[in-house]
Amino acid sequence: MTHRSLFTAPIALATALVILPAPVSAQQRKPANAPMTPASGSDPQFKVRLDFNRWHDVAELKSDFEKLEKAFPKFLELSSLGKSHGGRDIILMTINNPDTGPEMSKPAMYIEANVHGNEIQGAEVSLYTVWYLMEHYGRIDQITKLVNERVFYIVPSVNPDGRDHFLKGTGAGSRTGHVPVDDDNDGLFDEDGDDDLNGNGVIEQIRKYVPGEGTHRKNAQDPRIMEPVPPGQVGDYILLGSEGIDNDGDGRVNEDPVGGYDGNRNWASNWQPEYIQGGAMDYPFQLPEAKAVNDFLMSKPNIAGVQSYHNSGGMLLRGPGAEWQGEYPRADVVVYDELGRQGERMLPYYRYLVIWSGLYTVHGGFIDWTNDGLGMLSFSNELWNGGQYFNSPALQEQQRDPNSPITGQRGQYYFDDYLEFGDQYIEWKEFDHPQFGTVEMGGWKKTQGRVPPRFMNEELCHRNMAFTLFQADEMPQMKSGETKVEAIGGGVFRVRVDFTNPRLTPTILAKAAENHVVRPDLLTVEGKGIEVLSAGWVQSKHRPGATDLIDQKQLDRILLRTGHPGRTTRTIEYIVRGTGEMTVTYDSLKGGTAVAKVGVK
Ligand SMILES: [Ca+2]
Ligand SMILES: [Ca+2]
Ligand SMILES: [Ca+2]
Ligand SMILES: [Ca+2]
Ligand SMILES: [Zn+2]
Repeated sequence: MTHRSLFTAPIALATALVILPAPVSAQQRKPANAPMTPASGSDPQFKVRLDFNRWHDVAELKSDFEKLEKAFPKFLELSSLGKSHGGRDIILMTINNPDTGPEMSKPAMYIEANVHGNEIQGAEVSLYTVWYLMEHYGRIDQITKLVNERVFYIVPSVNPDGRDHFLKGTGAGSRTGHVPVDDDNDGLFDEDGDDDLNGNGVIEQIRKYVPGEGTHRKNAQDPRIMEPVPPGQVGDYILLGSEGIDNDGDGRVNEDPVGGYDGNRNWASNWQPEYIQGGAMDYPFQLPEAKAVNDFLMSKPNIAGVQSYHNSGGMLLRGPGAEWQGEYPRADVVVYDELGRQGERMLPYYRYLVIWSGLYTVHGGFIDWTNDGLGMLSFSNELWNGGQYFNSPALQEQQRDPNSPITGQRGQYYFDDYLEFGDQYIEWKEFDHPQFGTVEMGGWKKTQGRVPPRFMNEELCHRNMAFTLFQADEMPQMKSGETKVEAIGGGVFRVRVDFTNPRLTPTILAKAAENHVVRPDLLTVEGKGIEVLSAGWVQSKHRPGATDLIDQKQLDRILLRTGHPGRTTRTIEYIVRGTGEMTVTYDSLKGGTAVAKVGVK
């Protein structure tokens, strides 16, 4: 299936067009709703200029989102979900076109990133997404339609403390948030983290030269690489961990750094205590950031889709996080599979995988909670795959040759030497360590490995955004269709109404129906003088036959606990007494509302 619904449907609204800033002269400026091609033939200019080849700290992110809000005030609203432990705002950008209805009337896509503080580039993807949607509204029909039909909630950094620790500090130990944890059970909290001993702003690795007594040796082809010696041999080096000293004098180095837990294990589906799941904390939603996000999600039952950006590896992950949770119901797997397979084509080097079988077991993970506990179809992209350093078939072939300068680990050094001009690597240098004596320190900078090279980040932003927008477009969307009235006699009529969900995702996931976590859809009838005698689903409107009677007491307000499937039209048949205007409404929380008006006579 291609991006069907986006490609084929007409534009609902194409107003609110961007006015060009100064560089285009008044004569060149076109009316607000005309295509924006300057006479010069160059691409139209953007209203807000942002950098996507540079990493933003929390304050810069906020300031860029404020610029966007100011430039596109009709659509954007910047707010805060609450404060992190360190008192930083967890910022939220809401995108909604008020002309096409209030937020809660439209299916919403929730996009978040950076719950692991060191996994920074998801925030840039989030920023890019808001920027792209706004700058291309009114320019690209599919984008205009998407913004008109959907609501977007975008949280660029769930862990702003970790992000700033990563970007402003040395970068070490930034995965966690900053709620203090006593990692070594000595009654002191966060008392011994990494230390930048040589003051160069980088936490390096430490190695010590111990001829004939070591576990490691220098790689013969590139002495910058430390490799373990084969069994039965001895090496000349031992590795002594990351740069630091014993701050609290307990004889151990860097044993209790800031925080010390996993913000992606503090969620309520399959949550497990610390001795089963390290980093889980004491109970679900204990962390202020998890609680703030969950309070928000609980208040927005219109959210039908979730994306939580992490890094790295190049994966499109879905739940479940642990094998013992069991596979999702078949109907849900079909939907996930189609989105995932499409994603693999949109994101070269990314694979569509289930968390527990494709990555590792996660208990109490975020997207388990949003899928199982909140009924939102959820993906987590692991951004960036090292295969993208050398991405032609010829180079991949070359990498298989053990003597090639781009084979194995050597490839990273080669890439740094020739494409980043050596910027990401610190050469090994002798250092007099207060506890370890004479050692050498060196290694990669914090921005190498898990994040893309800066010059490749815009493509990462765009492709991942495109996949998430594809998911957003395939969220459910209820529409009414054909109606039919037939007099049976005696003032009784047969009324048929079609309801369609043309998108891939059902209004209620099968797992959500199983868990009773989404309010049932409601099929209601209103009309003065109309009395519903019976109601049932038509098996096939093209072939006469029995109707599946709905066995509920209140037939003018039918509860549909399993919702409406994706890419399906269903026909409801009412037998009614009386005449007049009859309004049939299909009301779903995650697929919007569809109304059909029928004149019964
Ligand atoms: Ca401690
Ligand atoms: Ca250092
Ligand atoms: Ca210590
Ligand atoms: Ca230390
Ligand atoms: Zn992560």
